[in-house]
Amino acid sequence: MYAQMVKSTGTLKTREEMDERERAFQDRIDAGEKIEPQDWMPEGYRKTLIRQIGQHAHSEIVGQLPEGNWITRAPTLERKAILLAKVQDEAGHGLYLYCAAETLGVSRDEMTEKLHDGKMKYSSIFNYPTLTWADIGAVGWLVDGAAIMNQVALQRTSYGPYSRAMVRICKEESFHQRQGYSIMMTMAAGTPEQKRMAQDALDRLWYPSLMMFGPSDKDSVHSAQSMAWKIKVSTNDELRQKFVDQTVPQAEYLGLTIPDEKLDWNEAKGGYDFSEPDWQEFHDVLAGNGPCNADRMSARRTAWEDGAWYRDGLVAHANKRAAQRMAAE
Ligand code: FAQ
Repeated sequence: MYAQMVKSTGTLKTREEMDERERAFQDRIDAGEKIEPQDWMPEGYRKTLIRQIGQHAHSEIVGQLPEGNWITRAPTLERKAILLAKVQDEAGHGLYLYCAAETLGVSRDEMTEKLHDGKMKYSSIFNYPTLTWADIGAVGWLVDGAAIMNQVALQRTSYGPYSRAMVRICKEESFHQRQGYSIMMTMAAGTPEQKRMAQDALDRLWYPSLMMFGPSDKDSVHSAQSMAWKIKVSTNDELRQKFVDQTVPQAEYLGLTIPDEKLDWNEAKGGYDFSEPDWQEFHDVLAGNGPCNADRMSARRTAWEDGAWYRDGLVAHANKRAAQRMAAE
């Protein structure tokens, strides 16, 4: 039924249904070859990549907002410098990813326009607020932890520019995850009030972090085709399970409790059983009704409008240089 649903959108074909070029393309994917921008690719492959890489790029950019909110209020100069560097890294990740998407024939301006028009998404997690300093620890620990779980796998994605962007991004994300965990260690070992704040941050951000991996495999629209094309190399549920298995011992080390009464080690599967997030809440957030959707989009639109004079200046400068070069030739 799930495969049929994908098929009905015309994207998942059997080998017999593929034409010669599509079969040759699939053979390259199956052989583990990387696809490069100049190579022939099915239109669906190109569109799926633009959707996923574009959404990923937007997430990095919008993801600066909840943390940027705390740069002026970081508790020490050292924490401020670290947070500032992290937020700048996220901007850099967005730029690598926009560049990777641009190799597929879409411009950054087009993607930005689609984001602002609500035609492209960004990660649901960034529609939740960062209410306390402990939330900044939890974002680094859980949100970057979930992001990196996905991104490590995506280093093996079939599209060369995306895969190479992931290698660089993963190096930085591991530092991000550790800075978040370092904040959590300090808070959890601090005063009872600080520990309570750390637990509260975990309570509020646990399920939204699980949602970052997307709907469960049975409800994921794109996974079957994306896995066949190795745009995704693990399913949403596989990554979510890995994330839980990695994070539970880290919470135990902190002396914090994962807010899930059903959490239980399952010897047979070699992983934890855990409760699913509230998928209705996930869909509400995707529909624009999360706690911060309106604020995030308003901040992005304002930043885009405020930067128009600068972009216009750059284009005018580039055009002038090009005209000068032509006149000199
Ligand atoms: N939020 O069929 P699937 C970061 C949408 S980076 C919003 O399973 P797919 C760094 C999905 O787009 C975080 N939308 O879709 C950082 C689709 O809708 P569409 C971002 C979601 O693509 C840290 C529909 O639901 N990482 O955080 C979400 O195969 C700290 C059906 O879902 C990436 O983007 C969601 N959580 O799998 C920055 C990684 N989940 O497009 C600052 C790359 C699903 O048809 C601070 N992306 N949807 O309208 C992926 O791996 C995939 O795109 C998934 C979704 C796994 C996100």
